[in-house]
Amino acid sequence: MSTDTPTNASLFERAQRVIPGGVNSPVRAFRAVGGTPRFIQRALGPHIWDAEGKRYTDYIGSWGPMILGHGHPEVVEAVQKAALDGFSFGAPTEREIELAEAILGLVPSAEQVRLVSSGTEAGMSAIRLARGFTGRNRIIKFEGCYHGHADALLVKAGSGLATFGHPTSAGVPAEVVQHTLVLEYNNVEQIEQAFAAHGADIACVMIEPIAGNMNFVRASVPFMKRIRELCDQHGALFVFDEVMTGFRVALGSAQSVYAELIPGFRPDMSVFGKVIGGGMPLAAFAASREVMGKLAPLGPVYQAGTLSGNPVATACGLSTLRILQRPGFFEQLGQRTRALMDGFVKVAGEAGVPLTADSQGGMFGFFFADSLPQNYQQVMARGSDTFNRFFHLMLEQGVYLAPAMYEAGFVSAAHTEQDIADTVAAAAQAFRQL
Ligand code: HOZ
Repeated sequence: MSTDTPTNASLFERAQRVIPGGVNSPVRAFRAVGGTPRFIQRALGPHIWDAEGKRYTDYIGSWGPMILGHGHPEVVEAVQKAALDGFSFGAPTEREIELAEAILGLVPSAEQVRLVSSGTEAGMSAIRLARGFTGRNRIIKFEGCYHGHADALLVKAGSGLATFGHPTSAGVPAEVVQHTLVLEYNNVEQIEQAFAAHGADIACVMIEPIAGNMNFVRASVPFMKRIRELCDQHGALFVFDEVMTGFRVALGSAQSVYAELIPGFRPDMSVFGKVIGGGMPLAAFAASREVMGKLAPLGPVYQAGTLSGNPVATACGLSTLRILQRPGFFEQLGQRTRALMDGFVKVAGEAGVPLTADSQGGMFGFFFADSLPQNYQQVMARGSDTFNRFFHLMLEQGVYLAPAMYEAGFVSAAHTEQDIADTVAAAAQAFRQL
């Protein structure tokens, strides 16, 4: 390497001079696992290359969006074509209708959708709409669920907040979160008590149906069922935050997984991001015509955005959504992801390392423990030291996992059987060295 070629370390040092912590999103700083973040230069298929030219098999996938892998030729072509037509108009386009139709075609719980630019924006807008629709103030969220960094939702959240051990952010006035009730995930008794005490004032219950911001924790069927009943009884909206799970765990998102387990099950509102943008800044929230009718310009709930429905982002998202609807797409993705997790459990067992794992579609999580956790406290009790050592042993072998044990992992359609087998072999070696 020539002396002027920047290294990850030199870039990190330079970045820290001009960007807080050297990163534009905290988890990227590797604080939880220690060491130097990799500065990514390019990516293709299931691989990314850092500033030093080292190749990694990527299981972050930009934290979820890259479900097709990087640089899928059809998506690249759609984006190039759209970019030539213009980057942003601040006016409606036909492609926004096409993307809305594509999303609604896959999500029977919703009749209308509004496009925004980030998951945070979508989650924040969904809460405002739920409050505006019901005329109520209180919202319920669950400990360890992360719904973006809007003030009202930044209480006992997972993801980066879990990573840094500050479950609630500074700078959020107590008055702003006084209407946010935070309950334990998968605790039926607590949600019953909350509705018994405040039922008439609860605008919505917001949940990550498969929580991916405290690693990977599923909401149990009895828990989901009970929330649905309580929302119906008390006139509150049940909001699914599917930023992570949307079009990632199944073609119909996590709500279709629960609809298979609970006949007739539907959320009232859904929040999407990540996959629907295919790697570009795009997110959305969707609900019935009645609920969405409260949004400006039809109704009194204001929400807007200069880059909302951006023509290049919608081209990227639309082409991604079209590809993942092809026959067999989710079967293969689910199989590969399961093979990865089954492989990890098998080789960990051979090395005498306790490990449990779970996956759904192209999303996975694993814990250095004998059983899967059911809530945030149990996730935190698992401890992160073993994960941190494992993370670095994998990184050295060219496997890029999320740099914190509180994050879910992602497999893409570009990961081949060979990629999975190679990763399992790397894990076997890592487990032996733990
Ligand atoms: N909120 C993401 C983790 N769940 C991190 C996003 C990023 O750093 O890009």
